[in-house]
Amino acid sequence: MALLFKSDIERHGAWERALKAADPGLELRIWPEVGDPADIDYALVWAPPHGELKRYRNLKIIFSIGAGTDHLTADPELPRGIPLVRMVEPGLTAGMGEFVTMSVLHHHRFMIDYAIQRQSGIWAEISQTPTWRRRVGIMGLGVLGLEVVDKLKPFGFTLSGWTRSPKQVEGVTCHHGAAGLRDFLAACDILVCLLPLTPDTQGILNAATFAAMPEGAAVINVARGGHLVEADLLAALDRGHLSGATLDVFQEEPLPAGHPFWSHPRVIITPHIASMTIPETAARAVVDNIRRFQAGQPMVGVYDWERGY
Ligand code: NDP
Ligand code: OXD
Repeated sequence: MALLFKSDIERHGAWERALKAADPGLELRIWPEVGDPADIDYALVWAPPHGELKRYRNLKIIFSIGAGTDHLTADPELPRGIPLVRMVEPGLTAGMGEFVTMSVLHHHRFMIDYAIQRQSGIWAEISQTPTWRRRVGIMGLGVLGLEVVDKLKPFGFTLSGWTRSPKQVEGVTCHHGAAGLRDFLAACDILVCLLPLTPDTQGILNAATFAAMPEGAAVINVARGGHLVEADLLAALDRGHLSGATLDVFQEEPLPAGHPFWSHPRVIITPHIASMTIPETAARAVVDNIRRFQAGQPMVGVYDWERGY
């Protein structure tokens, strides 16, 4: 069985070692050195050129290197008759828990205001808010949203979540669907977006969303740039309704030179690094899924074309 590997990230060595360690019997082809395309059974890819994957006529599974699949489903020629599997692996999950916890604490403890004060040589304290009075709302309580819940709980924040279908999560006030959105937003001092990008969630972080949030709220977008209407965020920040934003993902990546986010004092940006797939743990997850597939068992993280995530 052969597995085609293509990443846009230059970590081929680490991936090769990890995949071989997870299954020494795996024959690995590193794109573009694929040999006969008919040999390829499985593809492990981030964002191959559109049309590329349809060349492999014996392909059995497409594995996304990322938790998201929008970069793959954007290919109009992506083979649809075989499973598309998103990345669910402990390294990626833990990384997101860390990043969001750091960002929530950053906003909670007014670090943006202190950075602005520093620029003007201002030494002034801002009253501390206890965590139980700080309401953190998480859009998306999937694999990553639930990890964030687990990481934030010990701090004592007041937690809520918003999902597509009804949910019950201990210690979290759960809302769902369009009908639940307003109540959810009204109780979000810090909003974390961990939704998949679908036609329903595209542009969900917009002027109406921000207006429904309390004065002084902050936004953390670690999902996809397509969730955010960037001009609406800038307007909400500039009129003082929102106090800050942490953005890891953007409409256009890399963020273009001269974009207002580069210099906005109330915006923290990072280059789509909130969480990264870790080759060692991810290779084990991929090999485990291949074994499940071969044994006729359900795989973990199969994309549902109907739901769009
Ligand atoms: P999951 O599929 O496990 O969870 C998705 C969650 O979103 C579910 O709770 C789902 O609701 C909810 N959801 C989906 N559609 C809607 C909707 N229309 N309205 C309300 N809720 C909705 O995804 P993950 O947690 O694994 O990943 C989330 C996203 O994070 C990925 O798609 C990816 O884009 C992004 N990501 C970003 C990274 C970064 O470095 N910046 C790294 C990794 C991922 P329900 O529970 O009802 O199904
Ligand atoms: C992912 C990502 O989807 O890195 O995993 O954004």
